[in-house]
Amino acid sequence: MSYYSLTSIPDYYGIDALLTEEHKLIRQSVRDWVESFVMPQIDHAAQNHTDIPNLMKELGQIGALGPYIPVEYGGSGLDQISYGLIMQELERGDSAVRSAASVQSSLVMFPINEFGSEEQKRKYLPKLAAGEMIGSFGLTEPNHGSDPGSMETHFKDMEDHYLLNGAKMWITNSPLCDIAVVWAKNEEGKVQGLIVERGMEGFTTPETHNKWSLRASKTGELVFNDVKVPKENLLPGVTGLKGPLSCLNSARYGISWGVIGAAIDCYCTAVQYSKERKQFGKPIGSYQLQQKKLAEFLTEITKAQLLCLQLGNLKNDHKATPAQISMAKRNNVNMAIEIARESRQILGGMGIMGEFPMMRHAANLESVITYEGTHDVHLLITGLDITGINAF
Ligand code: TGC
Ligand code: FAD
Repeated sequence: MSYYSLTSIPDYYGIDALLTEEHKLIRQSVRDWVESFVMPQIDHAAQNHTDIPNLMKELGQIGALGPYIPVEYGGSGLDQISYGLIMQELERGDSAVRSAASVQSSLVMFPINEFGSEEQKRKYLPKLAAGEMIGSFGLTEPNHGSDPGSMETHFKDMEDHYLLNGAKMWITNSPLCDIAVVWAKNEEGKVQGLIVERGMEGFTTPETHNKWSLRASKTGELVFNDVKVPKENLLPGVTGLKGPLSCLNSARYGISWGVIGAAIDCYCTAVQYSKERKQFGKPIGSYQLQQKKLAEFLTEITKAQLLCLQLGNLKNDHKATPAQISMAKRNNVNMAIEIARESRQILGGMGIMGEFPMMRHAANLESVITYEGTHDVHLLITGLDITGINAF
């Protein structure tokens, strides 16, 4: 259970008035689930570097996997603001929980729904939505992170199948996945997506150990050594880097909302603690230096909420540009990591303890500020949008 009352979760600018009843119901049900399922076990999972048992099936049951995927394929057919609110609530619990849901939704279900054949949609989407099947997304390689266009993973047309070779690194849920959506170059050097299934000969998923961040999430590699991929596993609907990058638009959008949840968890904890903890005979919240921190946290959270809400409106109207999404991802992750770090200080020594969430969120956000495009890459995307000059 959270250390603070859930009624203290901030809505300083009355943004709830801009949400529908359905939005608020969805948010409440995910919030309740996070309180009862995630909060009691997240510190243990993070401290012990283990994943949360049954997480994907639980996420499936609450409708957090592919919320905007059409109902006929097992999704919930919800709008983009609902998706954002779900991500926010999940990340109030932990970035690992939001990561699990956003990879499955935006990086696995989205490309299958958007670029897959009818057979692929029917075969994979309902099981992914239910959490009965776990997906991963392979874009990053050992030698190519920010620059995925230089990827080396490639496949050859062998008439009756494709032969896939290469390796992907830093892949969320790779050790657990049943399928991986893998981006690789064809013989013309063009990027295409393939669905690789666990059990295909030559496909392995070694785990990456010793992370200090996202410790409740499994990360690993995807290694392809002469993997024979059936021809029907090629995603037919897209060729080129815009395929994986359009999945990233969806995931980055979800992260922009998600990290508000992490910031809220830190902010609410700090407010509560500052009222309870006394030093020099008075609550520490009575001192101007602590109030400055709290006031700035609330200001930044409120700005981030407004940014996301309008981005969600644009996304619902199919008008959100990749550069607008980059701005929100960059701003909001930075906002959240600053709040996690500063709010830890408000708790003094207690701030380093597992009973409070700040160290865990701060450590998680070190990954979030790097994955889905680094803080610097998103700045360069904004710079390019402003000037028209590519500074990569
Ligand atoms: P560039 O020449 O600019 O573009 C190539 C083609 O792609 C199109 N495009 C996009 N399309 C859709 N959405 C976007 N955001 C797009 N950005 C570019 C572009 O129009 C072009 O299309 P066409 O038809 O002309 O070919 O590409 P570039 O090679 O110069 O690279 C651009 C750059 C650096 C912005 C991009 O590659 C980038 O974003 N790099 C960062 C890599 C990244 O974000 N990797 C994420 C890996 S997945 C992950 O981290 C999951 S973590 C999950 C979790 O646990 O939550
Ligand atoms: P690099 O690209 O080597 O960057 C190193 C530094 O150089 C960064 O600070 C960067 O901003 C800077 N830099 C790079 N290019 C430029 C430039 N042109 N100008 C100025 N500075 C530059 N990937 C997937 O495909 N699927 C996943 O599921 C996935 N999950 C992840 C989970 C975790 C926990 C982590 C940590 C990463 C995950 N990633 C995943 C990979 C992630 O997307 C990459 O780590 C990220 O894109 C950065 O790539 P890199 O680590 O190779 O860093």
